[in-house]
Amino acid sequence: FSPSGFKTKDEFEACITDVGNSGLRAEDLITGRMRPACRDHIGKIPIQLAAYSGTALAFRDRLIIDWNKTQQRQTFDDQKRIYYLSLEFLMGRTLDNAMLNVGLKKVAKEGLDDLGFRIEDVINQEHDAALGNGGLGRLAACFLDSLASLNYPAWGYGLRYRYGIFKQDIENGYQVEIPDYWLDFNPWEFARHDVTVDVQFYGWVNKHTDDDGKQVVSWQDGELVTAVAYDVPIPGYGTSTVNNLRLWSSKASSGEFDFSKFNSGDYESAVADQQRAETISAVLYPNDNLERGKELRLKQQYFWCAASLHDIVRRFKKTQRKWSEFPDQVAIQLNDTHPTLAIVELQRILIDKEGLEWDVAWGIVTKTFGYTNHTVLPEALEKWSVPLFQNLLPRHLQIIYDINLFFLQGVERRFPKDREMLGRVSIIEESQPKMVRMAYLAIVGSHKVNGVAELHSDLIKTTIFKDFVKIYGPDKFTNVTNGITPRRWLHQANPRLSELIASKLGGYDFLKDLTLLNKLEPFVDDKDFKKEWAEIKYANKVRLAQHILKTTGVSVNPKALFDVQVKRIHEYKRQQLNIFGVIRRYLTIKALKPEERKKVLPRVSIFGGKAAPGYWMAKTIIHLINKVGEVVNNDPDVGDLLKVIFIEDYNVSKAEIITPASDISEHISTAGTEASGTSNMKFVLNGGLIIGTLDGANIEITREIGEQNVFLFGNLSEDVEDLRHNHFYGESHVDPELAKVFDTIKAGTFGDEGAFSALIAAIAEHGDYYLVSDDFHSYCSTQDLIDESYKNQDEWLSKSILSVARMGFFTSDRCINEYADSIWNIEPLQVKDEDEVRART
Ligand code: HBZ
Repeated sequence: FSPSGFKTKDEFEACITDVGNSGLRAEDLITGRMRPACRDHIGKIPIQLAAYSGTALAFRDRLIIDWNKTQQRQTFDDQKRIYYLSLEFLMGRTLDNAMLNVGLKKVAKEGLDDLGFRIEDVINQEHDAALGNGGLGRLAACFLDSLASLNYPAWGYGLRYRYGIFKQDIENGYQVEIPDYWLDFNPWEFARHDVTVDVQFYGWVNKHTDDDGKQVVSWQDGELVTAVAYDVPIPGYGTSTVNNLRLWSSKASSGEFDFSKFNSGDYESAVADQQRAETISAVLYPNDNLERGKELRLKQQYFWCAASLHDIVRRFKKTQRKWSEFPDQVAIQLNDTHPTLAIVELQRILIDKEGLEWDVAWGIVTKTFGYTNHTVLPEALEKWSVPLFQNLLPRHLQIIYDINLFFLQGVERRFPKDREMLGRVSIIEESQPKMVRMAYLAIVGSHKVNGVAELHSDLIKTTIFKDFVKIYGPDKFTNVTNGITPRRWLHQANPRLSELIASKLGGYDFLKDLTLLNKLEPFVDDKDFKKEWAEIKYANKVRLAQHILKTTGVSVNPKALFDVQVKRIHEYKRQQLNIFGVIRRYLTIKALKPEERKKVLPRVSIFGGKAAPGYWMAKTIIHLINKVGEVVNNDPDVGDLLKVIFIEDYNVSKAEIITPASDISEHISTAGTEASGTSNMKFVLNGGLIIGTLDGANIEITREIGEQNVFLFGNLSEDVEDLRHNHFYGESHVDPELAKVFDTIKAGTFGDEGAFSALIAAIAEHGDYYLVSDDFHSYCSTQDLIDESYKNQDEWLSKSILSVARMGFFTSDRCINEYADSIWNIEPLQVKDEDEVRART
């Protein structure tokens, strides 16, 4: 155990003691080996944070060695690499994960214990790296973990936002957004000031013919912004592989444009240029499943794509291979349409800079890219206005027009009689103004397109991308059902459960091959095992109850049924259905006589999640949940029978506390709207049961674990369209029980009823697009069934154990292997020292 700068544990201990005795400051904790900026910072921080810094630096030192080796080995081996382009990487904390992945958490715990620190306190000092909105960003983080754990030569590319997703405060029941400045002290990143790329914007396109009669195109003038690489090590579990996540930060270019301004004395505008440049990577856009078409967002996208492509091409060129070999060396996966410009950028590099013929270049491009779609919601499909494009990226717009022209010519040849098809599939939408349809561009420029769960992959083929299936045939479209990393979401978040499983399975191999969990099935009738299983769940609930008490002041009974819905707040995810159900439960309890209340199963309804700052309806839902909580939690008639909790600022590290503590979790989106969902997998893997619609991955979870172990309800996706139609043309449809809930809200029971009128009107008057009323009855009776089932704890435990035993499919390792086989055509690297590393674990 040797934190950076200390040769022996004694030396470290002596220093900590000194610091402890000298007024809880840590001036001398980290010696001169640290960068001066960090040292200055450390001098001002309290002791726990200093202990975190020391521990993080110790682990970082280890990682660096393996990281360098991995990179050297991958370069030497010169195999195909996968590059995962994602605007979001929702990593959460790193230290705990790093300790577990290198197999030295126990050692660290002992070391810290000796020094008088609790390892949990030290881990909790770390600021979450929250560079993402929700499922899409977290998926990218799980994929990085799996890629490294499986020894794939892989790089992630993203943006180094100075501000991640905002921090959420609740004030008077309303969400308030606070900036999330997370880079104060981040030991996990390495600034690579030697790795920079100048990225161009604006300007104009010069086309001329050279002396040999060849057409030459160049993009001239405009602005340059410099991308600086920041590298983050990504350790695999039980292997020495440490992959790289490269995040780009923007700064003013030191190129000719700025200098010319300085030289002419135009200082103010040179400073403005600098600020404008730094703005590009300043902040993560906080919208999930909504596109707003802001220029800065397009700038972010191009900045990151151009820098990443330049880097990838630079690396390829070092190998001195022919361009035709590019797709044998490079696979690039697009995490949604956000990086679609990478397709255009590669085509531009190949034709304008490297002088390849259009068709040859385009063949290389389409073999290189794969595109993952994460949504069918129309408001989330990216479109960019042509005038905006023309101004910001004039050469790219030309290339897009050419891609579209050749594509449409091919379509016309194949479907000469279907003139309307051309308008439908055109990459350019003929609207006012014209728009570039990014999903269509991504499809045309990729060799494979995948959805993220079976139902979703089927839906994209039959709805939004139907014409493209006709054009390309069904084989271009495939499904890769999402997965989660069991390292973070079982082993790290729920160490006691992981340990219990390991004790029965004879070790931790299941963390690398999750299908081994099925060996738990025989223990479903083992009394002692069941008892331990129940104790662990209870302990996790106690821990969550403590967190709730500390953060909200509300005391909840850990013996009650914990019912959890944590995810981004969105009408399609239907937190409103949940809270309306809670109000119905409240009314039911109130209507009971005191002796009847004794039979009611106590329940704690726990919500958490952020609303996009501009999404008024989502904010209204948060407000209602909080107002219902205020009333219910203080009603003496109710007592412990019902508590309603909104956990502020839901993020990855809170998810690690909440997930293991749930009895039932809610995955209740309108059928056909949630592409996959991944928290459903996390909850089941932690022994929680789920209530859900037949939507996204719920369907496959049900298939794997058995219908008897899931509480399903609601309408099916194939009926959604007809139901919506009926709302407008049929009779008034508000469910009578739901109408009572509305009356209660309108009576002012939860404060100013006007605050919630839009929420009610959306259902009662404006067509109930998300089918809240249609599903309400089925939802409530399923909740009643849950109460009954929970009373039989023995059966409940059996369901819980069997479900965990059958969750093997949902590891992100399986998912990554599927991508590798069917999309990337890439093999893992042989790592010889794997056994040695596993032995440490
Ligand atoms: O991606 C989510 C899906 O809603 C969820 O069903 C799926 O499990 C998950 C992983 O595949 N999508 C998102 O999280 N999407 C975004 O966060 C998003 C962010 C920015 C956008 C659009 C969508 O511009």
